[in-house]
Amino acid sequence: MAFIHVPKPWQLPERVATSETAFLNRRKFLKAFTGFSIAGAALPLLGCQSQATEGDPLQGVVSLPADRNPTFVVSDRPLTNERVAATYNNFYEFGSNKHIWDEAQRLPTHPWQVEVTGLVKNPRTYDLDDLLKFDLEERVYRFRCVEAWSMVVPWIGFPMKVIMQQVEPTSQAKFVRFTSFYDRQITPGPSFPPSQFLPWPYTEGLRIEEMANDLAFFAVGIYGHTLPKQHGAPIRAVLPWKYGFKGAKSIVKIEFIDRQPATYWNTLAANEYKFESNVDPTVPHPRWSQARERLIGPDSEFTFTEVPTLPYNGYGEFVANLYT
Ligand SMILES: Nc1nc2c(c(=O)[nH]1)N[C@H]1C(S)=C(S)[C@@H](COP(=O)(O)O)O[C@H]1N2
Ligand SMILES: [Mo]
Repeated sequence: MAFIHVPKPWQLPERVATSETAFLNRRKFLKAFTGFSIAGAALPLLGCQSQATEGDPLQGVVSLPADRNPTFVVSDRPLTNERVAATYNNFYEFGSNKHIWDEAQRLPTHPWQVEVTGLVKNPRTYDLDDLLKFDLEERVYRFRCVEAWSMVVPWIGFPMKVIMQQVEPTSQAKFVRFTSFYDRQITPGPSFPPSQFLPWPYTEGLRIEEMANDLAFFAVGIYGHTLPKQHGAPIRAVLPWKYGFKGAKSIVKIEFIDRQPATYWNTLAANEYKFESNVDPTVPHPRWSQARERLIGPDSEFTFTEVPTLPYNGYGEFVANLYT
């Protein structure tokens, strides 16, 4: 909640950038889309985010053994406690608070298919079982949200380039677009502002060369088992050198296209959520510095260590060459 803040009248709206969550409560946004006054309206949303205490945040997961890839370990920070990671999430399809794990249990994950289409030689629709048959590996990655909190998470999955090798993007394919599951009945979005004004479904994208990089990863598991729904079951993107919002959850479609796609947060606020969005301590978010971050935990979301943010989140050796 540290970044949620009511703009002072003397601050220009263009300069009042907020966190992803607070963005949805912005005066400008509310006016533009609803005509409602923010007074009172945003308070219930911000004030009633009690942490659900019933049920098990790890319900429904199944063991998913995979060897740890020794290239992708994190030695400068401890692993975040699994229950902390599983109860502090961003998943706007279910609402705009962090304690969304129990609402996210409504996500139907069986059966699940991922359609891979567009500018490819071999378009293909994968059943989840096909994806689980790939060589799975565990990678411990730093995870940095644009809101300036971070964690360290052991993902299980496979490099994105494995899918590229199978479908073979054509020479016209320059970008890829990921689309998340969306069904208005099941994923109601935030209660306020009204969800119908948000650019659903959640989409994200990469340049082809970024996707082909070894770091770009599809996760089907975490902490030794399948993904709990709130982490984006059954398959989500993990791009550790970029801000967390680039990693679309619960992916149903992967399209290879010839131009940069419109994406969810970039459509809402292009100046705050850039398409590229590499982690960069020298480029402040319009309203806060990105030089440091709150490393959550390791054992509680209420304790954190402030640490310097690393260029490319510490992954420059893998990706810096993509941006020269
Ligand atoms: N479909 C979808 N994907 C999403 C989001 C979302 O709201 N919907 N939130 C993003 C943001 S802002 C972050 S920081 C990460 C959070 O992932 P986690 O909850 O598994 O830690 O997911 C990203 N992927
Ligand atoms: Mo985020």
